Amino acid sequence: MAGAGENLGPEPFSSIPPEQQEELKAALRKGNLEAVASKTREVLGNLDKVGLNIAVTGIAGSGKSSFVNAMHGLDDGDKDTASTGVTETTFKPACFPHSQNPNVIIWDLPGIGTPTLRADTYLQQMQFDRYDFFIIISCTRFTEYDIKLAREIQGLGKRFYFVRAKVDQDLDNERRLYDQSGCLKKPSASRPPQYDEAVILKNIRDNCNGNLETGGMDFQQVFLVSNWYINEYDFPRLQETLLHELPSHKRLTFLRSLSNLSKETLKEKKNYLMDQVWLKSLASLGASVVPVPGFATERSAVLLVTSLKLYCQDFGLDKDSLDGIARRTNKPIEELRAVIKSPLAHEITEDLVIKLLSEAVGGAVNYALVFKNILPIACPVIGSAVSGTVSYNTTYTLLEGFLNDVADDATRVLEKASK
Ligand SMILES: Nc1nc2c(ncn2[C@@H]2O[C@H](COP(=O)(O)OP(=O)(O)OP(=O)(O)O)[C@@H](O)[C@H]2O)c(=O)[nH]1
Ligand SMILES: [Mg+2]
Repeated sequence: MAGAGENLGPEPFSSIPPEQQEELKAALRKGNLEAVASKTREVLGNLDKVGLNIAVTGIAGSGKSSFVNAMHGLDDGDKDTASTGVTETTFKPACFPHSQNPNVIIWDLPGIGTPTLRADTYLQQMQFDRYDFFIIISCTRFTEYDIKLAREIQGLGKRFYFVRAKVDQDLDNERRLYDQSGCLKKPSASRPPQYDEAVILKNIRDNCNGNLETGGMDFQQVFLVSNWYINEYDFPRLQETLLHELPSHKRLTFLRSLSNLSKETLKEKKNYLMDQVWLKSLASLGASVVPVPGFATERSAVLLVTSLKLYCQDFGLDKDSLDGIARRTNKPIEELRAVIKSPLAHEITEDLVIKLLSEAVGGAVNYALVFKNILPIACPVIGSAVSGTVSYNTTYTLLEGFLNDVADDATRVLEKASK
């Protein structure tokens, strides 16, 4: 049992939209197991449909399409990427659903301020209200268009983030002014005598901030990114900021679309998914969806197969994700596979689930979570029924154990890939 004060993940119910929280709580108060299970299945079904629409905008050629691909963890040339290029390539909003989590859609908007798209009608043409938040991308200075856009977005009561792309190119350009040992070739008062990446990045940041201030914007943080190197510069911090500023019931949806760039992201994914384990276990009540030998029911283990497959995908333990990591990091896929102890997504079958369920029967359930999430709300009858139910306990033990295992595997893959 988890001890008092142990981190039990996000607040219970916080991942559920407010109206549905109330409906589920009402079912728990009434105390009918079958009704609770059925309401929980409905809530879980709705959670799977929570959508997130992200707009990427900015002047032509700033790197918008490349940013869309980077956010989705795709390389140029992969299937379903946003097309990129040195000439104007995007003319109307293009929709890019995440390949594994199609509820997360990034909209690649065309560049503003080109002869085909006038600044004064741009916002209407782009149907601005359909997006959850906006990313405004620049690769040099933020222009009057960017600032005008930001103000309009603010006026619509939505969030926006300034992203300065192509910083790898800036660093390369600066690097050319220094010799091989890092000494400035031609002395200049505006540059440090020794090559210093941190100083160059700080100059770019200061320049962007000054430029936005001159345009009349209140202080806004600017994220410096390279679309080619998504684990570097401010890309991971940008993803974390976007995540934490989303309404809580949309966070898991976004998290599931994020590449596993850092241990932090992996930990957050695990915490948020763990928060749903009690819901999934509640869904197993009464309806006998758990075909445990000895507690036999004829129902299939399809629901659990789906859950476990999705956990694998969420943690990059599927063929496509591993191929992508291997390609990006130049590591043989066998080396990555060697540190994974769990099955991959395509190896999850009903037979495997039934085997895992048999092992989970009688397992130690984390009752602290039951007490924290269910008992304060549920009527006493359902409270004791839930904590004494084989299907709840078995499902809980199985999902919790599997989630811990895949999260550990993903951490080892990340460590291997970054060596
Ligand atoms: N070095 C470097 N090049 C980049 C980066 N992002 C984009 N590029 C290059 O910049 C050029 C324009 O990129 P796109 O992603 O097509 O830009 P866009 O804003 O979508 O362009 P339009 O759709 O025409 O408005 C392409 O040649 C990209 O390869 C980056 O972070 N670093
Ligand atoms: Mg484009």
